[in-house]
Amino acid sequence: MPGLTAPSDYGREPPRHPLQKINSKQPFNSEPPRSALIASYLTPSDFFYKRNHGPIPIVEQIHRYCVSISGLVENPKELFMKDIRALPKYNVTATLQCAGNRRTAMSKTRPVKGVGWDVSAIGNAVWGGAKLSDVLELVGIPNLTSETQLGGKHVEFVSVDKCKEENGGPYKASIPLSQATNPEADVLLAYEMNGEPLNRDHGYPLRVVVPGVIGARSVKWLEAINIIAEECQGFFMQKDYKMFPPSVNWDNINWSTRRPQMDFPVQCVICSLEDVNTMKPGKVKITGYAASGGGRGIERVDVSVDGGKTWMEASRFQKSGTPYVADGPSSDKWAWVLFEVTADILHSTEIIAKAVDSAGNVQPEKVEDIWNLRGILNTSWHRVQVQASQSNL
Ligand SMILES: Nc1nc2c(c(=O)[nH]1)N[C@H]1C(S)=C(S)[C@@H](COP(=O)(O)O)O[C@H]1N2
Ligand SMILES: [Mo]
Repeated sequence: MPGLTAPSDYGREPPRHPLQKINSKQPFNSEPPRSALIASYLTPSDFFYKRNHGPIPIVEQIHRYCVSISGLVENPKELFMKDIRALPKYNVTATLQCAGNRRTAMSKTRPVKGVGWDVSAIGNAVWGGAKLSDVLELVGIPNLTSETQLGGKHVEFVSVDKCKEENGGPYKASIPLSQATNPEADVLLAYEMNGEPLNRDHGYPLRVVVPGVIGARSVKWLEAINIIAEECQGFFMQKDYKMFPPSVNWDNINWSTRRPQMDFPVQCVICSLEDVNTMKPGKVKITGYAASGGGRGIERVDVSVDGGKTWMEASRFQKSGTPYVADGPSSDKWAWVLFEVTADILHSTEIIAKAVDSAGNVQPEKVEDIWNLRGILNTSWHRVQVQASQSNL
C-alpha cells in the first residue's frame, strides 16, 4: 500500500501500560501480570499480551486503506474499510493464545529457542467485525466451499508489517478454505476489540481472528487475502509453530514432516499465585483460567493442594449470573473459563491445576514429556510452590 503507511521503525512504537512485563523490546513482546488475567472475564486491551515479529506499522489515510482479495478466484476485488463495515457486524468473544505461552517453564527442562513467556501470553476479548465467510462471498466463493473452481483450497493472510524471519517480507499465514467459508467457524476480519477500534498493537485498522486456533494464524494489519492451492509457504507456517517430539533437535529436524499447528490443546493455569508464594496457613482462594481449542469447552478443572495426591473440582464461570456449561447454548464456545476453588493450606506444598475439555482431552502431567525445540504448546499440569509461614510477612 504505497503512501498509505508511514515508515514504521522501533522509534515509533505506541504507548503501553507500565504493568506489561516486557519479554523483548525489538520486536515488542509483553505480557500482563498473572493477577490481571483473572481480574475480569474480558481482558482489557491494556493488559492483553502483545506478540510481534517486527516494528508496529503505522497505517495512515484510512479512507484509502484497502484489502485486496485475489488468487484462485473468478472475481478478485479490493475492499475498503467502508465495504467491510457495510457487511453484517458480528461480535465474537474469543480467547487468543500464543503457542509459546508458558515457554519459560519448558526451557527450564532443556533450553528452547524463542521469546520467553510466563503464563500470560493469552487473553480473552470481544472482537467486532465482518465474517470472513461473508467477505469471501463478495468474491464469488459460496459458504462451505472447500475448493474453488480454479483449485483454491487455502486462504492466505498477508500483513503490512515486515519481519526478519521473512527476510524483510510481510508476516503471513493461512487457514483451510473450508474453515474460512464456514460461518460457524466465526473467522473474523475484526476492526474492534472490546467495543473500541483496534489499537495499533493489536492490528489497526483490521486483523484476522481465527477462534480456537493458535494466535499465530490471527494475522494483524491485514493487507491482502490470497486464495491459494497449497497452504501458505511463509516461515511461520513451514519453519515455525509446528509440534515436534522431544527426540528432535536442531541437527536432525525435518520441518516438512509436520503440519503447521492450528487448534490449541487444552490448557489451564493458576493466576492467583505467583511461583513461589509465601502465605499464612489457612484458607486460600485459588483462581485461574482454562481454555481449549477448536471450540471445545472446559468440562472440568481439577486442583490439588498436596502435590497431586488428591484432587478437588474447581467451579467454572464465564459471565456472571449464567452458570457455565461446556458447549452449552449460552456459553461462549471460543472463550476461556475462569475457575475458582478454596482450600485449606496448612503446610508448604505444591498446588497443581489441570483441565479436561469437552472431548475428554487432558493435560500432560510432565513438561519433559512434551518438550520440543521451539518450546511451543506447554500445556503440562500447572504447578506453583507455596511456603506456609506463621511469621508476619
Ligand atoms: N502481522 C502480524 N500478525 C501477527 C503477528 C505478527 O508478528 N505480525 N504475530 C502473531 C502471533 S504469534 C500471535 S500470538 C498473535 C498475537 O496477537 P496480539 O499481539 O494481538 O496479542 O498475533 C499474530 N499475528
Ligand atoms: Mo504467537
